[in-house]
Amino acid sequence: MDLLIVGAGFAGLYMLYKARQNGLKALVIEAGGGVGGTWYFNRYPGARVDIQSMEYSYSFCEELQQEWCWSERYAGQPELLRYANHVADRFALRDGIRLDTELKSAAFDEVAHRWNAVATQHDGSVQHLSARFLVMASGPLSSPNWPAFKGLDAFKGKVYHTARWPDEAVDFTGQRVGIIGTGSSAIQLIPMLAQEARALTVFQRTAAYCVPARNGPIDVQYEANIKANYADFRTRNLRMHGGFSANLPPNPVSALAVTAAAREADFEARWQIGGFALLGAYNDLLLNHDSNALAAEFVRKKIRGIVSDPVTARLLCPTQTIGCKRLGVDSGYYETYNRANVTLADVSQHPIDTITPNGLTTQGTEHAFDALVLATGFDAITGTHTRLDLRGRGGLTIQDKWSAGPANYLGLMVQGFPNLFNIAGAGSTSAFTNVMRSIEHHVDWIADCIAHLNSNHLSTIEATKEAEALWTEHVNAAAARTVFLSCNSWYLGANIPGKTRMFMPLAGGFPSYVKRCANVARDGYAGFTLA
Ligand code: NA7
Repeated sequence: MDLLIVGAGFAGLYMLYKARQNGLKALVIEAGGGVGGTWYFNRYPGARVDIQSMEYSYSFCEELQQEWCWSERYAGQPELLRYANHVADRFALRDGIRLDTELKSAAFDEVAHRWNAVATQHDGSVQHLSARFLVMASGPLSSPNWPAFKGLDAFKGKVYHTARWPDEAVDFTGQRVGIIGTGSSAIQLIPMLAQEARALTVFQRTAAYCVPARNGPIDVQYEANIKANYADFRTRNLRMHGGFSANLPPNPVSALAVTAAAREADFEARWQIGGFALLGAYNDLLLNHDSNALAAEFVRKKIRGIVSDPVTARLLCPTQTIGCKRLGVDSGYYETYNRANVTLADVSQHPIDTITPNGLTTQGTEHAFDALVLATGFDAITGTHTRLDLRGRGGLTIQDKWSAGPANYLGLMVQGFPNLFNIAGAGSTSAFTNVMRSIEHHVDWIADCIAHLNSNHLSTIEATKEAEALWTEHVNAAAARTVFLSCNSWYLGANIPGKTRMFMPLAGGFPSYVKRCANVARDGYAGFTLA
């Protein structure tokens, strides 16, 4: 086998397609019982993409993008899952995908130049697999964060995690529900839960900035205009900083360069458009703390205007820099706190440490509930690697390799781990892009790289120590120029106790990153050793 691909989400599906197009033998292994990755597992009510559907889709096949019709501006999880399944069928990919199969370990054999992997199937059987290349298409947000709350096992009710939501519908009607977390998953789920539950208590450690999605049915004319020249639409978006349009081009001036009245009007116009448009209002919102504070205060004013109870409104107003954690793109999140059955409990000063059989106690107040939802996010970006027994040259483990943070080159490869490729991982701009564009870019680069090795009768490619050190420095320096180091985000690994703090994604523009990767390939894979 040429490629062992880990994960049958959008990255794994396209990698398999591309490998086959290039005449390579490839196998995808997938821990889930179906394709779709993120959209297979994150099936909680309200789960929805935060990039517009017409952009959050594959661009590699003109027929596919013409024939598929999105029903909503921001597609919901069921529709995204249907899309993943459609792609798997349309390109006859299923016979190359082994479901219910979880990678446990992989080690590079330095003599045979192959990756030897062990995977387990859900029936307990063990599979031994061997491939020249190992492609981690396992997704940056796949390893759920299960905080170590004492007493969780003794809780009498059911416990759910947003990232491992059950397949069958869960009925909360008449129940008292507690939810821990107020990140993107929670802000989508909370309005849905509030409609069903008798009482909903939200445990908030850090208030989140949300912008309205303004979701709705796809405008037929908008869809027709894009489909009339989809390729052109894609090209224009690829030139954008994040590889997506957000419906309004970014404004190339500083927030400090305009009057207060003009600023208010700009922010308001983008608030009305919805989605990430707000962050494009000025070119320094994520670079300059003073500019950032103006956008932050604009959103806080909105929150105070929406939420009727002043104490709840104050607690919902975030104090950190805006955009430092990914913005929530919501549908009625703040409005939900005006309902009589919803209570916000602030746990910012007093961490939740114990779950009781009937609920949890914080600051001497007992909160009782029948069901508990953990919307506590992920061991992001590196979690899918570090839970594995993954060994490179000389038996080097990925845990040791990344003890000071996820060093890598171009976000694609790691020194000491030849022929191991990462898609949408640390060191790439993927976390700040429309991830579909990052996936296609990474897969294309990897496929070209393997084609180059094969046509030159080479068996391995490995990042050099020097190139990796320079790239890691570049990633750190890029983060230091932004406001991103000022809060405890998953980008920084700060949401996981004990995880090394390093700003993992590359906080740079997608177009310049793409150019950099292309130049490396053009220059004969500069910074890599080919053997
Ligand atoms: P996030 O954004 O990491 O949110 C997780 C939330 O859970 C966040 O509010 C956390 O508070 C909270 N949390 C985590 N652990 C605890 C403990 N121990 N006690 C209290 N609260 C806790 O994950 P999501 O799933 O919502 O979204 C992840 C990404 O998916 C998102 O950025 C989009 O890209 C899609 P904190 O903020 O750390 O104080």
